[in-house]
Amino acid sequence: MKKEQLTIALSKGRILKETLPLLESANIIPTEDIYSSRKLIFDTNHANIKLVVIRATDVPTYVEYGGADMGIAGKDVLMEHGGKGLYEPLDLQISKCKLMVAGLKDAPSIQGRMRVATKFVNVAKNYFASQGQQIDVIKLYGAMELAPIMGLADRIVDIVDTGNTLIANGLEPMDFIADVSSRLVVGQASMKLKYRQIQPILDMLSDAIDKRNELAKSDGK
Ligand code: PRT
Ligand code: MG
Repeated sequence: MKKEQLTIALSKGRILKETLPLLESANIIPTEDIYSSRKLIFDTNHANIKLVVIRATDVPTYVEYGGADMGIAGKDVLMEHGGKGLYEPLDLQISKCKLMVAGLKDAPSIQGRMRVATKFVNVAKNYFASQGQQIDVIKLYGAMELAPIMGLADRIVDIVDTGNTLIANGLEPMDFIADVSSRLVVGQASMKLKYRQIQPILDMLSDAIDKRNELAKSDGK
């Protein structure tokens, strides 16, 4: 029986760098160098598996609507998307960071409703609602750290890793929202229709993660 085509959507940028070695150890290897190509769709060593490389924030949307069968994206992006139409069977444990609330160090007390600048509008609304706090969200597309400095917002909701970016801009982390790592997602329709092809990929990736973790442990990392 001819195998059906499977498409995996990869987040470009920093996640891609950690994704490709993981895919390779699961024996899914693009047939040309993704970094030096302007293509968006790549063939792999498996005739029936293709990779598409897109903006991280577009990955859940592609998978939700069946434009891709599976995808890899940060938990931050998945939380913001809401997870509709997606299964999230695997934590790849790469590109780890945290979603945090941050503000100016020694910030003055807030008069009236708190203004929160972020690109994670839904995450911010949900988090503050869970704290029983009503806020005004200001949507930004980047450089969130600038907003409190310029008086645009009282707080930001952003990704924090080392915390150096916050410190460099006179900000400090205030509340923890969630731990973030990249996840493998599968479209609910694809999982149903292509399960026999998807399951072995999940198994291979899961083995590759275990192998990598064991190696890191034995290296004393
Ligand atoms: O850049 P573009 O707008 O195209 O897309 P993107 O920013 O979403 O892509 P990219 O390549 O930056 O990857 C983002 C994804 O990587 C996020 O969705 C997270 O899941 C994950 N990730 C892991 C991070 C970080 N670590 C990280 N440190 N994403 C962003 N950062 C940034 C953060 O925004 C802040 O500016 O790094 C800065 C904080 O780092 P520290 O170490 O100074 O705290
Ligand atoms: Mg970026």
